[in-house]
Amino acid sequence: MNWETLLAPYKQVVEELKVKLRGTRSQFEHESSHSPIEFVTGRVKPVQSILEKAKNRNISLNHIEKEMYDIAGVRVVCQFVDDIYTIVNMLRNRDDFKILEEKDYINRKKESGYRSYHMIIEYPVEMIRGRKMVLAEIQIRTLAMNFWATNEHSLNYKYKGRIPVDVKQRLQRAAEAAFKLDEEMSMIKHEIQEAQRMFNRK
Ligand code: 0O2
Repeated sequence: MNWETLLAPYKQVVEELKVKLRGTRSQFEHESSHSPIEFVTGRVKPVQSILEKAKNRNISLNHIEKEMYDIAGVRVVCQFVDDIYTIVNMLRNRDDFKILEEKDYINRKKESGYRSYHMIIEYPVEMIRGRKMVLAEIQIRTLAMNFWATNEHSLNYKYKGRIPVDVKQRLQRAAEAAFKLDEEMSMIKHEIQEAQRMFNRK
């Protein structure tokens, strides 16, 4: 398997999506005082992770391009839960890629406690030998959800996916606390935004 050749279009997609979504953030900042996007990150899944996921999900290496949809991953992090749906609607109205699937793990959290909105897209990327359709995953989540997911991801890595029950329970409670934080902040969203407007004017 020539990984560099295989991953080249994915690298291109991640770079393009990061530029586009960061551009959206700048446009929002320019046109209104509140941007629904706090920051955007992206990565190409490391080869080791691709191999592990392929093994765990019984995906043959010949099929990874069709069956592994998060080799190219972009993450949009928002301040408030509402902002997530603003971004989702905005992405639905674009025509530079096709949305294949949407998963709302916010209204339907995962057993781990994980919350986030996932979109699987098919993105056309221009390579030197022509256009290639590439699968990518866009994750949209709040700062609080991101904090939780980052910590849980580290623990999963540490325990190789077998987090001890007591830690798991604590993580589930932490996920609820993070969601409660999002809910509480949403209740005073207008106050916060007004304060931020005043701050930006200075
Ligand atoms: P990485 O690159 O290390 O983050 P499916 O379960 O297949 O129906 P789903 O959940 O969209 O659908 O797919 P999958 O493959 O389980 O998860 C895709 C990515 O979502 C993961 O990538 C994580 O980034 C994130 N994710 C999903 N579930 C959890 C979770 O319980 N905790 C955390 N922290 N992140 C989660 P990878 O494969 O972990 O790789």
